[in-house]
Amino acid sequence: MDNFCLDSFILKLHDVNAVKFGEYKMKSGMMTPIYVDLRVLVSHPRLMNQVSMLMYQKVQDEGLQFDSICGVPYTALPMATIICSKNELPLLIRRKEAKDYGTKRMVEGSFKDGDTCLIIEDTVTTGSSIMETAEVLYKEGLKVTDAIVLMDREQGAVDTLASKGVRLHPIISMFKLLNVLQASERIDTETVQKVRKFISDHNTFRPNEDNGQYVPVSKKQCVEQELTYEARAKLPNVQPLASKLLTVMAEKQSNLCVSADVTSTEDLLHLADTLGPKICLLKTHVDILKDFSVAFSQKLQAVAEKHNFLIFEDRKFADIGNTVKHQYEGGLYQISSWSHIVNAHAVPGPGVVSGLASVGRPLGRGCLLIAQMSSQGSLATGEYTKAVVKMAEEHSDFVMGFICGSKITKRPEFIHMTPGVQMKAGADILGQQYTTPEDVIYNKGSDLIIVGRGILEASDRLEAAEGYRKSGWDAYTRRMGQGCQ
Ligand code: 5BU
Repeated sequence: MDNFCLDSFILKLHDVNAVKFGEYKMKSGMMTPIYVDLRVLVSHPRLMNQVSMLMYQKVQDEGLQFDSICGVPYTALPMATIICSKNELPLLIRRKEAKDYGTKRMVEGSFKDGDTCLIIEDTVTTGSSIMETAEVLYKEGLKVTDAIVLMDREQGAVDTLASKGVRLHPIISMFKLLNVLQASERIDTETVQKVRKFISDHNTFRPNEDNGQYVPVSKKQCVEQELTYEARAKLPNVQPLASKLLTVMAEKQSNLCVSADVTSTEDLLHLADTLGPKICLLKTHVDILKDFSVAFSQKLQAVAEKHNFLIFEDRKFADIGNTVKHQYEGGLYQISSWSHIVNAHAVPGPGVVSGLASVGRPLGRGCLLIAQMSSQGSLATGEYTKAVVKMAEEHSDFVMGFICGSKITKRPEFIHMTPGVQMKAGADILGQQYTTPEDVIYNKGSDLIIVGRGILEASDRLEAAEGYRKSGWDAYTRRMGQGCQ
């Protein structure tokens, strides 16, 4: 799944009233301040096609294996039909009521005992509708291991279904939806807070021991507690520079990396000195500077030391090991002599990392692998991203993390950094896609936001940097506040 841009799709959902705010009664009888009614989508063929495309992309990204697809009646039925028709996959139809004549089957279509069926659903709260459909399929001898849902209200369905052996793959989370609508000024802060409170007050459901029904539990269940930046810095297997960066982040209460995309060394040094106190990392594109010199690189290092931040040259190495080795240490820029961190594409295979490591490791440097990109249509998705994670794991003495759209590994020693961040979700005219600090850090579980024009084009860059620092840090502390209560 392209992690960066569901935003315009979410705005379209709002345009057609598929998401409404007010006081609504849910299937369970509970009142809710947000109502997601995706039934209207059937009247919007273009949106239906987009839904089917997003769902099929999820199938590919997650590498899901199955023999047929079944939509939960009724709203997800046409969704499943379109996915199957477009991708030539076998569809099964689950009946709500058994026919009282003919075969009396509850599931229509061809299948054999032991076949695996993927369930498609439009929206989930507790996961009970998915389970109802799964149980009908089980009775017919089918297996259900995975389900895809367009909209997850984040009230416990993922955990509930996991406890029943069904992995749920949501496409849009409630928090993503709220962020996008708020960033586009479709809803105000008060509405967002009201919905968030409702979701967090009702976000855990578990089956009642007596009757098997799903009921809300007042007490929050324990979710796996994440380690803080400080704790991760002290892990025995953490790459040394990753440890240093995590320590800086904790000390400065900043998960902000500024992308210093200016074209003169004077501007860059001024920017670094001004924003230094707000950032943990400064990212450069040394090849856009018109007047690079060794003296400049020395001054930049001095500013980095003064303000306690690290330097990351966004060089995106992508050649054979022997060539990148020379590109890293030699040439005009001698990157390895001044940049703490560099990044690389995994396309050439592990040789690119070995080549860079042969120069960087003795100098105590670190490398990020580009696992996903923020640009529209990026090919770095799915199996490619997984292969990048594997490559990082195999070179964890030099690779310290990833450029990615969201958390892609649970291993806490790796740092996730996300570009394409602005206060408002959107895009530029050349394919860059933006999401918000809150979305990146809180929803997507990334560690660090990379912000360029969001700060550079502000009338007061320092004030803008403080805004991003605070927003990123607040999202992190809120994420850390989850867990056992
Ligand atoms: P922006 O002005 O915030 O859009 O700048 C983003 C920076 O991050 C810019 O220097 C890009 O070259 C860099 N970047 C990115 O935007 N997306 C990516 O996937 C990678 C790097 Br990798």
